[in-house]
Amino acid sequence: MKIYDTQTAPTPRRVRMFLAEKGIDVEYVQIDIVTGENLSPAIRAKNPLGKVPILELDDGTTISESTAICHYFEALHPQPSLLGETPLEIGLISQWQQRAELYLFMQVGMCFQHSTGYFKDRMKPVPEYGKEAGINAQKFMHLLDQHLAQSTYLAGDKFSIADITAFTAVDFARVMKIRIQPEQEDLQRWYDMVSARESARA
Ligand SMILES: N[C@@H](CCC(=O)N[C@@H](CS)C(=O)NCC(=O)O)C(=O)O
Repeated sequence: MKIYDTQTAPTPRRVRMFLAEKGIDVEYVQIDIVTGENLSPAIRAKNPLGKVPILELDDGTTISESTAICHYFEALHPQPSLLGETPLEIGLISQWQQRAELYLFMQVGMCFQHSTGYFKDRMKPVPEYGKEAGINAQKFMHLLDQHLAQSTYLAGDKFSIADITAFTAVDFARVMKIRIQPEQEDLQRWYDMVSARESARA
């Protein structure tokens, strides 16, 4: 089993962090997304979208989409659970995972792609859209700060996949100079707590 990974990219980091939390060792194969190695026929044969991460099983089956890869490993190694065990936990974690994905991670990604022109060889950057996406990300960080005043982690008392998604997004947002504001003390408390986990270095 191996994972096609890019060490510097935020999405594959989510899977590395998830696996580190579970103590699962996998072979990582580095793909250079700057030169477009991910768009080669060999990688597109594994994921037609040409995006990383991609999990490749020993029989050649491939699974892409970071959350899908996480679901696979949660089913294979249920403990420690990062997707929830009771119906209530599963529902709340899924709710915060989707919020973190759509209103933060995606916005940070769009801000990066459209304001830096990093992938201008393969897409048309729209700077105004990038700016708006950055504003959306900041709005969600404000909402998270308020939520974390009453909740240890995004979905309650337990660390989950939702924290991984939000944490990797907040970390990557630094590239666009989007930072936790001094008055966002609860968001900062949560960020420091997640940063201190061993998996944050994966
Ligand atoms: N929804 C996908 C997103 C994957 C994705 O966008 N990966 C980025 C790296 S963070 C990538 O491969 N970019 C290269 C490109 O767009 O050419 C997932 O969750 O796995």
